[in-house]
Amino acid sequence: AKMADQNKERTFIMVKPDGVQRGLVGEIMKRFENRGYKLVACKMCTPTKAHLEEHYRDLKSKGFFAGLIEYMSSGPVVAMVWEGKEAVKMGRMMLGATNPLQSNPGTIRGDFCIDVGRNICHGSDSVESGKRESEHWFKDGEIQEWSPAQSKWVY
Ligand code: 3AN
Repeated sequence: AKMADQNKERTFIMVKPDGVQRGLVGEIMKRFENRGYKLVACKMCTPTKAHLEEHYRDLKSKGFFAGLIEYMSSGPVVAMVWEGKEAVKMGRMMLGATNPLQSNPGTIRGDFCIDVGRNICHGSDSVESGKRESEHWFKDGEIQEWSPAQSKWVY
């Protein structure tokens, strides 16, 4: 049972407005699919400031908070939930470090951005925030339970 739970770990991943504007949505989704993660929720929306202030509530005291909210509400984002073994830690590894100067080539940030304030994607930093963020961005019923094993047309 423990193994099955671990394989169902979920992380909230978001392509930020700069990632959408630069046409990196497909690239980012492809990396998660290729790695073997399962997409269980996905939508495009332009988040309100209030919604983002709650999402980033732990950063309220930071000097860059207002600028972050401004930038994040400036256009559409793509919000997603990905499921699979160690999804949170692996998601963070695939995204790369927050500061692009520290994000290794091969990671999403390490391959596609140079500015900490415009780092194209977000990923949950713990299983608990993964749950909190997924529930903040998606309503009941917007996150899908599905398994490729249920399919009758993929052999
Ligand atoms: P991460 O997104 O890697 O979890 P956090 O949670 O520390 O990093 O920061 C959230 C977001 O705030 C970052 N993705 C980035 O857009 C922005 N941010 C973090 N640090 C800075 C900074 N020093 N200057 C400007 N923006 C920052």
